[in-house]
Amino acid sequence: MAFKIVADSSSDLLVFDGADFASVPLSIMAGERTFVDDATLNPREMLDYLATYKGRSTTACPNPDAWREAFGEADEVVCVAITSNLSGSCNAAMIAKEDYLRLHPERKVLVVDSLSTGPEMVLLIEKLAQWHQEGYTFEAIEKMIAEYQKTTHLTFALESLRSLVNNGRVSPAVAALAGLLNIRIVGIASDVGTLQPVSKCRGEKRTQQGLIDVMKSHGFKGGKVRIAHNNPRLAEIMTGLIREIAPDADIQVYQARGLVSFYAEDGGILIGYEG
Ligand code: X90
Repeated sequence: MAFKIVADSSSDLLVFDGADFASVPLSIMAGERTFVDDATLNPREMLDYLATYKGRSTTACPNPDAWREAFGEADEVVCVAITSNLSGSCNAAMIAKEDYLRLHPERKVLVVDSLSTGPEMVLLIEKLAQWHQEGYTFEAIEKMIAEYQKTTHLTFALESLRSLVNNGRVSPAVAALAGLLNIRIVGIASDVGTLQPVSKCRGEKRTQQGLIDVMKSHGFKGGKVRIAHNNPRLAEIMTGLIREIAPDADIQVYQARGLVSFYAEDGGILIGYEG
């Protein structure tokens, strides 16, 4: 029985050690250039280009064929997709699932709508791999991941909501109402997988405290923390602050890749954690 985990590239994972794994890229389009969010992309170079590019830029989710190809010939496939509330990626995975099962009715495909992105997807992927290694059945894993999702969270700090608003991922009314367009905010992925602003933060200290407050409000006391960022300094500071609450926390820090970098912009940080 070949088991495979397939995630879209908003997970920021290109490779994953614990299981047979594939990443399906989203794309970022800015004028003449298309950045495919795969191993060939240099996120830093993309951000530098975007900083000088004044025209419209946008993103696109993978199509069903791209998901379908990534399944390979696995008997059991679990897809982990960015929140269906902000992207068509999850829907494309559902269509790929239908196509795959029509051809191979004996195989199994589960599509997990992460209701989140980035490092919270990483937590889900790590659990899926762990349970498979431990010998749980596909059906058991399906039930367990739905429960686990209720215990994981995503908080983030962004320098602005510009990319999100320009691409219709946050309503301009919400952004304008809160005066959030050009100010650093702390937010969370809501229970239904939308971006929920929590506070506006003028200073760096306030931003750091805002992130910690959100984590505490979700009952964070330790466990796994995954941090994707375009801000090495803030990531290091947050690691220190998290260690003050939970010295034994399992923390991993990494540079965000293409899709997350585009929306989180330079300076952004995303923290996925167990509550
Ligand atoms: O289909 C597409 O073109 C992709 C659209 C993705 C839009 C949202 C990306 C968010 C990336 C920014 C902060 C986290 C917000 C999480 C809300 C659930 C990261």
